[in-house]
Amino acid sequence: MTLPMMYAPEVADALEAGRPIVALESTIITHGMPYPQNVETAQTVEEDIRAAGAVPATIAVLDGVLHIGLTETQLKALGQATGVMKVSRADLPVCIARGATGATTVAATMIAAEIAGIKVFATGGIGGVHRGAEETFDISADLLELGETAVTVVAAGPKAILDIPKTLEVLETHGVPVIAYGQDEIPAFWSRASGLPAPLRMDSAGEIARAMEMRAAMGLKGGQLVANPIPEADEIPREVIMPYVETALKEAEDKGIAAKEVTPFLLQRMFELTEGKSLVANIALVRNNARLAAQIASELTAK
Ligand code: PSU
Ligand code: MN
Repeated sequence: MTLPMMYAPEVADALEAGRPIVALESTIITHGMPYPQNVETAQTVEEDIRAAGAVPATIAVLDGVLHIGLTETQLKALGQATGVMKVSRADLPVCIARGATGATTVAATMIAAEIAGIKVFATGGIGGVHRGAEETFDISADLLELGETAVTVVAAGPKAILDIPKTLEVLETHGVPVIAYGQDEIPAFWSRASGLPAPLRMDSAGEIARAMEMRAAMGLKGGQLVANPIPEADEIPREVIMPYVETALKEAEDKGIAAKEVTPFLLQRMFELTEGKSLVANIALVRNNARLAAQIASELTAK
């Protein structure tokens, strides 16, 4: 059996020519942001990557075909579609085999990127260990994927809706380097500060690229997680965001929200509780991550 896969023309050209490419996920479009900001953001982020000298490859499953790079029409349709599957490692082969349409999470996007030969991937936030995981066992497959698949993921650090210390512990167990970019503290998505020291710190895209090449040279599987702090001008300080986080978490618990619905529910409630401010910050940090990812991808191809 062969994998039905399709490359967007600009991605195919870049792969052929050995030019830098940055993968992008699609769950952020279908389950992470409301329409129309989701489509606008996806397009802006693609432009940011092109402006930084790399080629964007947004990844999704459309009618059973794994797409590496979407056309404008496909992206707009996905951003408005309803009932799209949220596809992680467990769901990806099922979605393709059924001929269904699915948006890829960080885990599934990493898998697709590795198959396509793309080494760098930018997103907003990754999944992690949820608070109360000692009861629910809710630990995102994104963390295990980072231990398996050789892709460098640029995100803005674990969201405060997660248990950040436990998230770092699980990543350490799986041998994943967690690299804070340009600061000692691990950033926490909407806020630059988390109150926790980062396991590793790097200050340049070149250093991140070299560390990735060394992993490959040593034959080590797995990727790297770069935690890139949200720009100062766009951040929501911890003391401002935390009360909203507590409210959203309490509501999720009271309503019995579980499994795949937890992250989308919390993101939607944060949007409502902050009157849209969480989304403005989210857009700014994804763009910031895309720019850094483009620099890392350029460092990897510059020889
Ligand atoms: N965090 C965000 N926005 C998102 C997600 C996480 O700020 O859109 C999405 C990503 O696709 C991530 C997924 O891979 O949620 C994690 O879901 P879960 O916790 O169910 O594994
Ligand atoms: Mn989960």
